[in-house]
Amino acid sequence: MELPVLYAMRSSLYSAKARSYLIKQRIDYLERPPGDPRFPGDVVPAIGRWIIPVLQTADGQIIQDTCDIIDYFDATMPPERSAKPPAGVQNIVTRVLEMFGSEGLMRPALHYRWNFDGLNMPFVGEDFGRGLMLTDGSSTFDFGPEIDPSDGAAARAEVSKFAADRMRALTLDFGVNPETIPEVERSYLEFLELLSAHLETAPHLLGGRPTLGDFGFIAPLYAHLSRDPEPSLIMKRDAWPVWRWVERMNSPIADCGEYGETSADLFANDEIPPTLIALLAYIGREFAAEVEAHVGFIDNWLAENEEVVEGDVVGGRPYRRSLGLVTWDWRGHEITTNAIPYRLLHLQRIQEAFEAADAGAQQAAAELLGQAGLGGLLELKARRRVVRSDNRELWGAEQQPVVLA
Ligand SMILES: N[C@@H](CCC(=O)N[C@@H](CS)C(=O)NCC(=O)O)C(=O)O
Repeated sequence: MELPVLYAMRSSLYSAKARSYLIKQRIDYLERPPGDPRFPGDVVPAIGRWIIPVLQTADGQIIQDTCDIIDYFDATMPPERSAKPPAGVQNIVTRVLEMFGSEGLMRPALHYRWNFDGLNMPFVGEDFGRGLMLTDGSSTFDFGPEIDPSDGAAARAEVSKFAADRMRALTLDFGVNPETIPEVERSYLEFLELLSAHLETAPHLLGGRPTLGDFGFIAPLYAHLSRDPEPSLIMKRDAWPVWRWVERMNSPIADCGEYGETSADLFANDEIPPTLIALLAYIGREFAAEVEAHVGFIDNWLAENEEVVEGDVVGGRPYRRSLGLVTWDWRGHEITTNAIPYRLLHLQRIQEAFEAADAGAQQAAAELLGQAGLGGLLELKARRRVVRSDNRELWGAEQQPVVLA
């Protein structure tokens, strides 16, 4: 039988999220880098943009987007293995954690990758070079006449520079600049301390097995923050439980022997323990204002662009992810970042889980998230939904907006 194929790179943030899901769920699969000629040959034309990870299922379907890849496999998982807890508080909280992991740790991830060239670049450059150009020299892109793939390491260095220059520019787009860097570092160390404290008590965010939140967290915490040389030293030095969790998230066995006898069960009685409540409060301080500002900006953009109709591609082209720049207050600094409609999909996921919960769980979740400063995640809406179709983000139906004044 054909195996599913994951097109992914070791150095890619979102690749880690899909890969970890496949590994933890013990789904046999092949991994190919985008440097494999089948990526530009079969995959890019099918999805209309260069983006990873992409999953090609055993029957040939092509799925981009880590949420959709996880949903595809999780639909057939028995409840005791699913990454989605039963309807209730944990099912809402794990989606909040998934959103924060997938979208909220971009500043430390980008800073610790791109602002430490001396230690990082020899390694990161090889990673990029070998992911984009196979070691046999066969190349996938037209790199231009100056790069000859048969030049080996020299060609890889050139190719990686081309890709790295694009990614490096993102640091500024995500609000990392000389003024904010000290705060980016303080904030990340605070995060590591809180996550370590929680992982002292349990091998995963919600107990005995990984759920959506863990897969969201592994995105920034694998390739960038645990694997790149500079931040890997920080994690090993300051956050051993986090380092071990990263290893665990890439192991096909439970890999949690240091906790003694454990089961794969989630915390009993839909409980959220104090160490996770402390982490949620951090997420509230770190991320709530960003989400509020993004939803407000996107809603405003839709109000000003009345010609947009349901089914239009977000941003006009599948590869344009930002609608413009939005400024808000982050930990006492005014910062300006890209406004990304994709994030509305995460909000919709959280709000759908809220709607699926019974009244008691809704009240408990609203109280818990409200106290963490994250109550807005249950309500905020721009005047149109975002939907995914054919591996692109499209504007969906109109709805009553909920934005902060
Ligand atoms: N929402 C997407 C994000 C994927 C994504 O941003 N992938 C990055 C690599 S980690 C990429 O392909 N960037 C290439 C580009 O933007 O040109 C997902 O969850 O799969």
